[in-house]
Amino acid sequence: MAERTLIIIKPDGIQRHLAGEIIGRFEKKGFKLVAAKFIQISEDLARRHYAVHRGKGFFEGVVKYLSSAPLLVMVWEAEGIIDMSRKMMGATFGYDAEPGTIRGDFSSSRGYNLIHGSDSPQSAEREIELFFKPDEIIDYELADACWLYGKND
Ligand code: IDP
Ligand code: MG
Repeated sequence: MAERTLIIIKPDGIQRHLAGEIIGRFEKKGFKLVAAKFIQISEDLARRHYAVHRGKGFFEGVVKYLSSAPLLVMVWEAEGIIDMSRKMMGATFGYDAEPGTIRGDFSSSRGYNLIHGSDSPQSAEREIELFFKPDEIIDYELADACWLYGKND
């Protein structure tokens, strides 16, 4: 099985009608969507998701932000997807993120930066478990799989 990552289109991404734009970028890159849920999460789940940031100045703010309105949580799959999706997201603060990245193109904010993506295989495993049961993640073949990678890759 190829590498998996947890991607969240955060509440500002939904409210600003950017879900299609963001999903489109991952689809066009050739990533495979294997799970998705449109939900509003509790503060408790937001706290668990961002547990590594507990105690930091922005922790309570980011917990409120993530639980304030619906979000779209997804699992995407591809070899090397964690690094590639972090590059596609751009730097954490919208005003620092390079043009061409999701945050660089659509956010100018520190906290409201549209998207979450796991930052390591360990984080991905922990975060996917937080949001999805194993049977909610679907194993299937993309019809164009044979055109996504060359024989010599
Ligand atoms: P990341 O989303 O690029 O991995 P992290 O450092 O893991 O960035 O921070 C988690 C989230 O917390 C950020 O995406 C952002 O929404 C929020 N955040 C991080 N630092 C700040 C800050 O200094 N002020 C306000 N919000 C912040
Ligand atoms: Mg992070």
